[in-house]
Amino acid sequence: TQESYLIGLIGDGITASLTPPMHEAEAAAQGLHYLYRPVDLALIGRSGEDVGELMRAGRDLGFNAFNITHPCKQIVLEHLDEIPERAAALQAVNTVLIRDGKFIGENTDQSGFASALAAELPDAAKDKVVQLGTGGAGSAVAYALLDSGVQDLTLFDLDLDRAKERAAALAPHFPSARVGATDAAGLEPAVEQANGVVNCTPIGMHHHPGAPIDLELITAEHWVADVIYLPVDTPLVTRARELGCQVLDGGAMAVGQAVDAFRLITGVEPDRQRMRVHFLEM
Ligand code: SKM
Repeated sequence: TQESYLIGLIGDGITASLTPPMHEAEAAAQGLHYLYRPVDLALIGRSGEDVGELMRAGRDLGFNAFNITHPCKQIVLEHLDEIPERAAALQAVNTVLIRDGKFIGENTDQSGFASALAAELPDAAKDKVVQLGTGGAGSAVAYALLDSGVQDLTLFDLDLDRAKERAAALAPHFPSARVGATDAAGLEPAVEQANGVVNCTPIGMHHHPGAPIDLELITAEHWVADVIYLPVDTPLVTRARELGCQVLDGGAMAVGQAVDAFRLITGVEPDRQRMRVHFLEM
């Protein structure tokens, strides 16, 4: 470990993000000097295209790492010196480490979901899983599910072409798995046969109320995951808990991406449970 850490989050409208306080509280508990600043494009009148210039300025001013969020996760790729295969496969990076002046990309949305799933639902059956939503969070989660051993992954999206494209892009990376896409007609039978149902749509957020699927389709035999954390108790999560399902709520991915970023940045193992408790208190 080193003497002090200076980290930034680059994104649009992220001043109130919970990631900086999550990192800072964990660092304080570990006895590290750690400052994590939001670099809000909206506040400084910059666009996503400026991410490379901001990172280079940060490097020159002594920053050790950045988290990168909307709308920069793809734009950042061209400014990196190294991208490990997993992040390259996703074509999205949310963590940039600065080592010897070089920018090294990572994707802890993907690894963070996978590690949260392994930590919190270690017994979840992975024969068949249905995933709802294939946007930015969805592509990281789909990769994480397949990388975690899901044998048969069905992607559903209101935009069927997007689901099909996602399936086609993922399939070559997981040759022993089946990755498919379905329209609304195929969703019900797929959910009936699935071990797990994962929501990566925005439906259930405070400003997108409701459930992403007919909740009557969920049974006690399913495990259920959601990526939404505002609120953590979405209608889907609430119903699944009522039924006694194993549940991975959206706080798990929010904490998971921070846990994995913190470990990459500091080399120190964070305390996932302590970070989750702090996250839920904010
Ligand atoms: O990937 C994460 C990112 O690391 C932090 C973040 C936030 O704090 O809003 C959101 C996600 O994109």
